[in-house]
Amino acid sequence: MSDHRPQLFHRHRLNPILTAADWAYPANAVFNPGATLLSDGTTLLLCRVEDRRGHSHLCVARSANGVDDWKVDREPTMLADPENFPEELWGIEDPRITYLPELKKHAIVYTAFTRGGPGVALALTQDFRQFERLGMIMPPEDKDAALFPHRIGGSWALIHRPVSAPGAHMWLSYSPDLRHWGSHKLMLEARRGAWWDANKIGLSPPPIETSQGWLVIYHGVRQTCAGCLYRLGLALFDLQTPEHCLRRGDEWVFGPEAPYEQRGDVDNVAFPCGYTLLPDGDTLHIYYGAADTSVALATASLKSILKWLDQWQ
Ligand code: BMA
Repeated sequence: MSDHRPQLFHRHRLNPILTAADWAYPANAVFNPGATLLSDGTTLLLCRVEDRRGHSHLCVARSANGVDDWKVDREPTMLADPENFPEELWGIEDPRITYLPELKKHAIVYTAFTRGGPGVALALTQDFRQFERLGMIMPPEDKDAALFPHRIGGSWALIHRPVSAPGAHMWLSYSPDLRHWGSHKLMLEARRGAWWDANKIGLSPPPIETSQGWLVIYHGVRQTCAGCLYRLGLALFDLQTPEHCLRRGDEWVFGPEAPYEQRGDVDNVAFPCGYTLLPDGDTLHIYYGAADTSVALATASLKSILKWLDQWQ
């Protein structure tokens, strides 16, 4: 029987590439890493590490090829700081990294979790050792957020996912200074009914700038009797007005199929928070949390993704 599924994302044969066993200190799970390529070509992952209380912090892992031989920080790199930032009382989760050439700093947008629910927080760093916190930039309930790498029409832009039950859609907000946010625009709506991306969607890695538009990899959450299914879809947005969707694929392109994605602390989850674009300008490394338990890698060709999106007008 032929297989008509699009093979856009390819699981790496060494998956999962990082697990709690690679950590120098006790951890329950490592997953949902943000990613960036440093100027010397090193791949840096900022992994979410869940401790045995259930609270998360962030920890750096570095690799020359982005695949193996990871050097993991011996201690937590960025711990929650609830004394100064009460919104981090129950931990910090799911970082998305965007390098901002204008500031010569990396922006880390992450989920800060506290009694009032999960919200969106922002920190800046130059070296992934010292972090300058700007605090909570979107109040609960909001998550799945990332910055664009440069200003658009003079303003910084943020994708995020506020929850307005029963739907959870992707929104875009603008800011003159990274602290004050407004001009909110609905960017992408969860579909309804039987769709794979009905009711709840969210940004996965930060948006990817291409000549044809901003490429967005997003997750859709399908609620089933057996629990939730996290799968990935693709959409393309206008470069100058990113709230304007140019194309949206009808079908999901990646979902939990491998054993390490189907079984873990949360079954059936493939949840990327980071990508790197290799020097060939085409190969994407997509880093994802597998079943809220480990870190896995999929590769994809940007050209093939854009070609696939061409069919959805
Ligand atoms: C989402 C986020 C992710 C998590 C996923 C699956 O809502 O909280 O951190 O990986 O659920 O549990």
